[in-house]
Amino acid sequence: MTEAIAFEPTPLERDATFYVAGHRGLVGSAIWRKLEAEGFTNLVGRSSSELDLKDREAVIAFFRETKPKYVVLAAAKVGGILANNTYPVDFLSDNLRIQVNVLDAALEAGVDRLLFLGSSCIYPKFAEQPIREDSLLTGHLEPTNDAYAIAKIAGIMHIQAIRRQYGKPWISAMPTNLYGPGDNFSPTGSHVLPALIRRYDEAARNGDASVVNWGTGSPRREFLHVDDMAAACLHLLENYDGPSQVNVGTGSDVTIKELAQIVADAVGFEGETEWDISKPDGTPQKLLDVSYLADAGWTSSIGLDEGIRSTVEWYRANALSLRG
Ligand code: GFB
Repeated sequence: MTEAIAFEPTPLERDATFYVAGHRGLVGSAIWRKLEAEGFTNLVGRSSSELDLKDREAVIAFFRETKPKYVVLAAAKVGGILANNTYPVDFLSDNLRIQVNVLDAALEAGVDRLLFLGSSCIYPKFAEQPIREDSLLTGHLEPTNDAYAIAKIAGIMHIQAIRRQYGKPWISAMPTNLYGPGDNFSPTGSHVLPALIRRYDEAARNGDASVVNWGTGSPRREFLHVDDMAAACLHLLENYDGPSQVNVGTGSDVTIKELAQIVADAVGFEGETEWDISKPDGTPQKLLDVSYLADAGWTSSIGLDEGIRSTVEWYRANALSLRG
């Protein structure tokens, strides 16, 4: 185990100013909904056009003015395997700048509790499965997303450094592959699950005989519904205070082929599935060991079939505004 569990309930004040950085994104919007449902009355969010988190002066001015007591840093440049592989500079530079600006400004403004969000791609490509928190920095990264991973590892170190130098109870959580309402369904930039939902839904509507997915279909991935992620974030903020990043996942995974079949069934597609092996597979398996989180008192509750069915419903209800 990484370290002794730093576990002590510390409820957050419901009327304190709470800034959700990235509140329009997949994770940030789910956290916002969760906080509202839990009775937080002073939530603050800024769209990227209102506040560019890459603009250091603007971020510092925003924190000086707003003085949030709590912060979740869910703002990041994110994308699927192809976007990560094609635009590594953007994934490295944008994320480093967002993190450094927000963490510096939050420190100066005296933020009490802060949660930094990363990703399971921080772990070595061939890490022992399921992946424990202490496998961080024990091997080489998956090359398709190494730039993004390095930015997120820098964020974890930044949190640990702030804890060490300033004694702040700030923490980090590393979610597995997330999905749910508000996801990016762009065919080229998205992660696999929204890509499959859109592709199979369109094929079912058009009566197509086949669809083509990326890679071999053999990689294994773990998928967590973003509403579960939001619940885990609040749980950690109120119950966890330790230097190690905490894995957040379901503890089980599927092959991409199995995932494709679940999506095909959910949208009613009955044709064939082909695989384009010119597209990258990425890391062979990325299953998180979630026992540390379980020890801290939280486990996921939304099953994959159920989560995919509700996300398909959300996609169909919102599809027209998303098509780009
Ligand atoms: O979700 P995904 O893009 O990201 O791809 P990673 C997962 C797997 O699904 C890969 C396959 O093996 C893809 O080849 N796949 C099949 C597809 N069809 C498709 C498709 O149409 N679109 C996409 N996107 N994939 C990402 C990292 O890795 O995971 C990020 O690049 C981040 O940095 C994220 O960490 C959580 O799981 O491979």
